[in-house]
Formats: sequence, C-alpha cells, structure tokens
Amino acid sequence: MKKILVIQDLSCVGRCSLTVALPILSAMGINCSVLPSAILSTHTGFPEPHIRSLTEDIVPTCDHLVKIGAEFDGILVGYLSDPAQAEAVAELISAFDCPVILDPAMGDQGKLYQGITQEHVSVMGDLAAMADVVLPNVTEACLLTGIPYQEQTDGHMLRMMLEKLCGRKTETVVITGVTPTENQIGFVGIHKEEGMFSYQGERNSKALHGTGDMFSAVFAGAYLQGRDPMESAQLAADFVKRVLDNTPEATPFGGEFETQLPWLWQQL
Ligand code: PXL
Repeated sequence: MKKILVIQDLSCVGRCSLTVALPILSAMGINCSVLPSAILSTHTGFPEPHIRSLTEDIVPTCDHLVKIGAEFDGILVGYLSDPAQAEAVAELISAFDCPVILDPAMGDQGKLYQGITQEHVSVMGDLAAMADVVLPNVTEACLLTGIPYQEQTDGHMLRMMLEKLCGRKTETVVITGVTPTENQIGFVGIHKEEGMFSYQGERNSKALHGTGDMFSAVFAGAYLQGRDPMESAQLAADFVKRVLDNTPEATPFGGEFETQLPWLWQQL
C-alpha cells in the first residue's frame, strides 16, 4: 500500500485541508499519515477563527518520524498558517527522499486569504522550487510568478506562468480554476518532458472553500497510484465538479464531498 504524509492545517469546522485530504486519500486506498501545521476553530473564510500555530512542533515531529524509520511514497503540503512553517517544512522535506506535491494555498479570485502576508508569498515561492509537483490556482500562480492577476487568463499568460514555475526540481505544474470562457472551467499543466496539457469542462458557478484542497488530495492519490499528471488532474477536476454539482448551496461549511467518495473509489 502506498503511504503519504499530508502537512496542512486541521480546521475543526468548515471542510478544508486535513478534514478533506484524510478521508479522500483513505478512500483512494492510500495510507495517509498527517502532520497538522496549525489547529483552527474554522478556516479563515469564517470571521475571526481561533488559531493555534504548531510551527514549533514540526521539526521535533519530523525528527521523531525519522528516528522510528517512517517512510513515505509522497508528501502533500497544503495551507500553512505562517511563513516560519514553510521553513520548517523545507527542513522536513530534506529529511525524506520522496516526491513532494505542493498546493501553495494562499488566495483565490485575485485576493489573499485572511492573514496571508507578502513574506508568506515569498517563502511559499522557495518551497515551490523544492517541490516535484506544484498545484496553484490562477491567483496563486500570479502571486508566485509576480504576474498581475486577471480573471480571464489568456494562453500566453498561462504558458508564461507554467514555464516560470517549472524548474530544476519542479517537473509538473498544474494551474487550476482556469476559465477560458464564462461557462467553462478547467486546468492547464506542464510536464518538463511531455510538454503542456489542458482540460476544460462545464463551469459550475458555485464558489466553495476547500475545493482546492479536494483537488490536491485526489491529484496526490491518483499520482501515487501511478497515474500520469494529466490523468491525475483530470480525475481531481471531475471529482470537484461532482462535489459542486451535488452541493445544494454554497456556504462556508464547504462542499459535500462525502457523497462522492464511493464514485472516487470506483475510478481506481
Ligand atoms: O482551502 C484553503 C484553506 C485551508 N486552510 C485554511 C484556510 C483556507 C482558505 O481560506 O483558511 C485554514
């Protein structure tokens, strides 16, 4: 059985990060270990969440995992609550010899999430350069490349961002939430050797917290099960679409992904 370590916050209420990644990866038949980077009462889409940062616990936890001989087939890194966490995570990544998938969760629809600073954007950029796969949305791709955000992206802008983010270590980049027309949504990606790929479907106009976390979890599960980046991203996009279609109302409590886990299981 494949083993993954997921490093993200644990938000008590409001589906996102670990409360999404753990059930999804388990349903995909992956042994999912977790390292909570912070504990929040809710994600930051609710006003004034209580936040306990676990930055100081990341390196000692990592040391203990190394000591007991823990090994992983992949590491998935998502939302981090402060810039110092990115440095601790960089240290952890160096201690394990396995592919790293990074979802540089920092913002959406042209805006930073509550509490994310320019320093955070800068250290996330350093972390992105250490990752094998980077999965930003359009906003995060703009932040990481310094290209001004625009909702309606064009092919030239997307290619420029993909090429900038694809680097010495990074061999795959997938930019999510690309809207070529008002009624379409999808992703564009690049693989260092295979070149560019893209996928579009009908857009569901609901905007829900946590859908990026669902995308990265499904992508990571499929990728660890041996699917190529295009297939992994396609499964992730189809899953998110099903969640949006099957969630009656967009609320900060997030998308009803639980009902779609049997479908996900059947795809593998
Ligand atoms: O879905 C991204 C995310 C994850 N975790 C926390 C968040 C957000 C987005 O707002 O606040 C705590």
